Amino acid sequence: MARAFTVMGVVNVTPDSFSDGGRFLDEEAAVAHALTLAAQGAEILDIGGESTRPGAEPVGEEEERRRVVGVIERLAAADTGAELSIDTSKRGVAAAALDAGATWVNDVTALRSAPELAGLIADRGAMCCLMHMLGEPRTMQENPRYGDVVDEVRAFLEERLAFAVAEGIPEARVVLDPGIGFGKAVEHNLELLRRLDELVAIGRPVMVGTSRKSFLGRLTGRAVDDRVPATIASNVLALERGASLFRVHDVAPVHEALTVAAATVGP
Ligand code: HH2
Repeated sequence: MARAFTVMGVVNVTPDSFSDGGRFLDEEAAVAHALTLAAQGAEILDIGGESTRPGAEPVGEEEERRRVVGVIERLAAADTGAELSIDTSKRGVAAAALDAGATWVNDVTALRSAPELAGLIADRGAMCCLMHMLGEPRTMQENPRYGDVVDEVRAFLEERLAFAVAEGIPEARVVLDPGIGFGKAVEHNLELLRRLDELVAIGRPVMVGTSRKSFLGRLTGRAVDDRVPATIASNVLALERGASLFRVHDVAPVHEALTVAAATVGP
């Protein structure tokens, strides 16, 4: 039997995302792109209206909501079979997205930015992804430092999981993410991927988001659009080390590679 895995396709409705900013800012283009990703095997579509790239400027709540709600409504109506996830740290944006048909909240601040988001997720019975980030997007890549990066990320994720559960989110609805590239130097990202099994040992499904990220460019010398082979390598190895959710831009090639990897490693 093959190991189970889930691919989350990235739909950035932003002018400034690091790899695809501006390409899907228009509602029509975002919906068409999301439908393609679903047809390519994405079981979750992660819709975001605010870039978290290093140095990104924050977006106001109204503008962020405006970017994502129409896209989510149309995808919910399209009934692709894929679940819809809202990539936000704001309670108001998450509430509107859940009203529009989303069933996941992906919060890169792990409920620190808006702790009251936890109660909303609990009330709505939504799934949530809690991600590690050191600092905040504007400054996070300015010389990040750790003692033991894996121990620190593990302790952080355990603490945020306990917070979510204390706020009424069932543990079974939480997945955890080391936050590749969020306040991490190349070596920190590699150490996290090397020792991913230590995060899997927490006992919740682990998501990884390596897709097209700059540490892959630093290793290969490739520009952002030419990082598919590097993205595949990192996701395949993450699967082998126990990750089960993979957040990517290039769904078709990653899904194909993971299908082979999953059959090879077995259950
Ligand atoms: N990475 C990005 C955004 N959201 N969420 C999770 N759970 N894990 C990640 O690794 C992750 C994430 C950054 O990628 P992208 O959305 O393409 O870029 P931007 O933030 O510039 O829109």
